[in-house]
Amino acid sequence: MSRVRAIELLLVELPLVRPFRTSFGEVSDKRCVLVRLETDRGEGWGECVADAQPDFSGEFNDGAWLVLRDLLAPGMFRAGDIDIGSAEGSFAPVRGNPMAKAAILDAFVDAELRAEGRSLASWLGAERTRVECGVSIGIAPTTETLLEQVAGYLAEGYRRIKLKIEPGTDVERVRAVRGAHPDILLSVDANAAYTLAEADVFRSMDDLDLLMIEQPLHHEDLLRHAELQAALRTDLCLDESIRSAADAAAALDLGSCRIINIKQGRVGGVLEAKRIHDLCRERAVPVWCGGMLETGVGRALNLGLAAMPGFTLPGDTSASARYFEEDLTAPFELAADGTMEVPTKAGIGVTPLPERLDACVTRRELVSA
Ligand code: SMG
Ligand code: MG
Repeated sequence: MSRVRAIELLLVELPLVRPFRTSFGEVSDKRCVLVRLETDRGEGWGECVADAQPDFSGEFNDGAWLVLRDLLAPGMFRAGDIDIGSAEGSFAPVRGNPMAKAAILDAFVDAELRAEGRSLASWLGAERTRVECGVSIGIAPTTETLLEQVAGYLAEGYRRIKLKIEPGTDVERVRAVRGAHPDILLSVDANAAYTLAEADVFRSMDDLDLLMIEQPLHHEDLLRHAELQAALRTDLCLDESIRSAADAAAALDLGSCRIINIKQGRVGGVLEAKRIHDLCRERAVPVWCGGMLETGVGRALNLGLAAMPGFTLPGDTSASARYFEEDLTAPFELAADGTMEVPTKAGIGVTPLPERLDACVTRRELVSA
């Protein structure tokens, strides 16, 4: 039980080592909101996975800032003494905005666990001490560049390659990578760029032994995903379509996918992520930990989550060096066997380095009870 005394919002900006292009756009810098939350027992950190633009989802940094400052933080202050089990109740009057909710809820969970000296992974019931890592590769300017990047990441040890795809270059690129690497775990992610009328693209990929096809169709269209899944051998995985455990249950009931990408930020935080994990585990549906180009703060949390037993596929939990020259925290490193260590210290297990915050924060605001 703790009382939330204040939260500080920090907008950070870190250059990416290479631009990251998806079917909906390109980013060269990581820009996100961090939450530093103070309770009467200590402090905790959370990272909002929204981008500068409402492109991956309807949320974006400036909007999340207002929702956090004017609605979610005051709701937590008003709630008085809360614990991890009751914290989500303070958000009840606010509909939607899962990414903003996740940032403040995760910061509260971190503060509580730090105060109790318990790691997030242990609190989640995770047994693994290392997790298997994959890498997500943005749409490259040419097939040659893509092949070079794939070879580079494989040499580093990554255990699964995910290719971002878009209409036009899709089949040719995926065939080229599969041709060069017949035995690797390979998947594709369309970020909702296709319609069912383009199903032939996915039929052409059906003999490439892909681990999965992620979010091929519109994010609000579970029914057409079910139609597409019925027409393919390859498993579909949903990302953008799954905003809650209720969505996950609906997608599985409808047959819209056979695998789920769990991004805690997309579903309102680590508690709802655990509910989706538990639901999928009960139904023997594989899940894996997605990524949103997080800084070390979000990465630490993802590693704790990915250590849970139902996360049976390598996630988009790549090393700090895949994203940034310098992370906000001590860097996360990939071992040569393609695994990464799960933090064991209390809470998420990391804290942003003060000198890195000085270098990266472009805006900050303290909101007190
Ligand atoms: O964190 O390595 C990462 C990125 C993983 O591909 C990734 N994320 O749809 O799964 C996805 C995308 C969304 C991020 S777009 C900025
Ligand atoms: Mg995705």
